Amino acid sequence: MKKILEKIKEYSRIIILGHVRPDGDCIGSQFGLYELLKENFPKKEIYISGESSDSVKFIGAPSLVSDDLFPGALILCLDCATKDRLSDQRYSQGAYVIKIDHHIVVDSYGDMQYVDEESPACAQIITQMAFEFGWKWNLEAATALYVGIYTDTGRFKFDSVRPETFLCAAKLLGQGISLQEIENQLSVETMNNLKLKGYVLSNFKVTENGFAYITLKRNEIEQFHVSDEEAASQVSTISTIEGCPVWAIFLEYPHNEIRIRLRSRGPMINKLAEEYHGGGHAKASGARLDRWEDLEGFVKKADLLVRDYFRSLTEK
Ligand SMILES: [Mn+2]
Repeated sequence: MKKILEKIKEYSRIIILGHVRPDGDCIGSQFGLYELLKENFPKKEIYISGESSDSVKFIGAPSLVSDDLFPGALILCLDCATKDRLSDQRYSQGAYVIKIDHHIVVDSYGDMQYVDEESPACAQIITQMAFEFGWKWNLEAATALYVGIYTDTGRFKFDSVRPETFLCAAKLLGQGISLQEIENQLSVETMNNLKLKGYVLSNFKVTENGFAYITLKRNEIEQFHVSDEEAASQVSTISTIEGCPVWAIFLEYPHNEIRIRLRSRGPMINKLAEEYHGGGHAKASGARLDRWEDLEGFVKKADLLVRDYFRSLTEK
């Protein structure tokens, strides 16, 4: 961590990047660090480059950073495991690149890496760093980092939460953030999204053994006037059905690309995802179908996975 601080002190221009299709942790980490750097190094030029996220747009949206700013800059890459997923491929033009992340290491890109795989959120690493360095805080930084930790832990519900997570949250609360306001911002839904949720709740299917799923074709997504991110987040709408420990959403993106978000609170599902151009965590994976005709085969395999899971439970 000390080495990161040395590099921050060394460079007069710093550009903060995240990953493509950013989530709350990515945006929260980027804006939290941005505010901290502006607060503690007021003479430096600080930029955030990358995509914005609908779900946490109240935190802020990255702006366009021009090409000439990259050469000579320190590039800080947050919450991004692999270089091909970086939100701005101009990172390679920077003078020095540091990766700060909490995902399992598959790609050690950059000139320096700080990876804590035990941390449930990149925002937790940034928070710990700021307190370790004794940095001055502002409300924007504390709010952004809290949102990062809060969203990446499923609102403190995942097993990835550590005692340090609550210590960080407590310190951020001590900076004057409003939990009520953050909750309001995160919980509010657009009318379109709510209508889509109604559609999902009325049209999901359940297989014989308990695999729940919903398909959203391109015309259906467009008919509800929601973003692809909002449509994909509907996977959580069918996450709590009794007797259905595995569930998925199948989404048709432009150019006939069919992406699957697969979730479980029982059996491991990443092996199934790997069979369909995907992978990920044991209980949360992504995959792809080549064509809608392959849906039936996937559903059958998922159904058998659930059947075998329930059988293994009764055998115990
Ligand atoms: Mn993250």
